[in-house]
Amino acid sequence: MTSEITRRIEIKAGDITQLTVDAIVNAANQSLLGGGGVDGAIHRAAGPELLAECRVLGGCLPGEAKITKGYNLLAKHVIHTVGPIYSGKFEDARILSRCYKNSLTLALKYNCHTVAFPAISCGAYGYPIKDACKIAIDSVSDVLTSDTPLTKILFILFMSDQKKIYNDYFKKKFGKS
Ligand code: AR6
Repeated sequence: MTSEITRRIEIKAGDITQLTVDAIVNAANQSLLGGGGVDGAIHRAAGPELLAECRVLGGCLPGEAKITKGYNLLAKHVIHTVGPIYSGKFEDARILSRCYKNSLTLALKYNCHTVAFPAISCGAYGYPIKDACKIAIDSVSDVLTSDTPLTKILFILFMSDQKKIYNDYFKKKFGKS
């Protein structure tokens, strides 16, 4: 069972906007109308049609996810999720976990089998990367049952120190890298 999970997970450094996958996940804000960080990068790379589609989605609550087309991106879809603004309360972890799980539920509904995640909430929203990384890997692993149609989940880290933190936790959890 463990190998069913580990062979589907990949941890890479890079820019999420450059990936050829079925869906990339955006760390958006509740308005879904764009912002800085990975959100700004995705909107710039996808082009103005992405914002036009986002305008009719009616926003998104923390922990929820909504899907659009990818437009000028190589990815077919963008899944927009809203992470918690870190407060140190127990609730933060629950919301962050729901971001990962709801994004994958939506991916499956739209036949997306390869999905890339950034480190949701770990920039402007201030979530400590070591805590967020555990929630990310644990939440995704829970969804990767042996019969899932999800074939590849990529964690795309913008900074090499983040990649090391993910690799270290992956190794600790599964005993391999
Ligand atoms: N590819 C992959 N990861 C990236 C990229 C990229 N191109 N660019 C940045 N990151 P943040 P949040 C990483 O701030 O904390 C926005 O303004 C970055 O290094 O983008 O969830 C929204 O509109 C960090 O590790 O998202 C919201 O208002 C991670 O992506 C707010 O920021 C997330 O950082 C959301 O804050």
